[in-house]
Amino acid sequence: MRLIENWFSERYSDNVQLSFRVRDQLLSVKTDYQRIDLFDTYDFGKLLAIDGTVQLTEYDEYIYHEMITMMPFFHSVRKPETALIIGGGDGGAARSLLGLGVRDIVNVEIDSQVVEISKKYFPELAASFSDRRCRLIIGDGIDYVRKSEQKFDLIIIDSTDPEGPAVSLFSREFYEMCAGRLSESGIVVAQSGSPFYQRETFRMAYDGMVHAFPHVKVYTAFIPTYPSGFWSFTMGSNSAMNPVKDMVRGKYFNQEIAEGAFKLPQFMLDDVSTLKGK
Ligand code: AG3
Repeated sequence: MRLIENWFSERYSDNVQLSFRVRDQLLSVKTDYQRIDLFDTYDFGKLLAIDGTVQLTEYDEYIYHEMITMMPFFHSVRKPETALIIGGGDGGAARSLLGLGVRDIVNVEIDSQVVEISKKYFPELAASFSDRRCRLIIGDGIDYVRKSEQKFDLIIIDSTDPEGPAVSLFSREFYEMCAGRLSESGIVVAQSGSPFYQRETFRMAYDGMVHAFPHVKVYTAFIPTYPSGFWSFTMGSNSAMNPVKDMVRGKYFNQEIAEGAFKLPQFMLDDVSTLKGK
């Protein structure tokens, strides 16, 4: 008989949190950059948390990873062949891009521990790093973008929330640097937080993108394990982004989502129009 119940909770505000009942805590390490915890949860399988915030769970990671890769992939006039991933040390974004046929991926992750943990606990995701089409660099994404001379068809900013090491990934300056590293019809996409609980995060990302790019699009997805379950992504490009005709279906992503995900609630549209006009 189990008398004790163990729970992992992510705090959304002083008064709201989401809790996952866990069988076990598999790991807790403090790295040079952040704290990483891993839990075996009852309903979502393994759950990886960084500084107390859910990064991915075994059972719903596909939603985030499909949405951050397939949406820009299918909005590019030319079929993307090269991609840069900033963050993404679990390998999930890379895996999805490999599945779409991207032939040259550079993945720059700052914390080698994220990669090591993923190799051990999420081997299906981390397998991307043993694919010869994917080059993993442990280092600072901003430095890489600043120094790189390569151009990419896609830049995927798969970062943590803008606290700690990820803050500058949400800045105008960084998006401007990314703009300079895109090929002609290239697209950059960033996870831009929960429009409900992290309104400032969304505003920061959107503000930065409209300053750096003539074309910006915001879309949302239902991600049950992230704050409020309602998540935003922001894409920017130097050229117009339009959906292509033939899209591959994922487990979440499909043609309907590729249209409907751009329909935004009024409170987001209000932010968008205020920031656009600035
Ligand atoms: N990175 C974005 C996670 C942001 C979640 N925020 C939160 N739970 N407060 C996901 C990494 C997956 N490759």
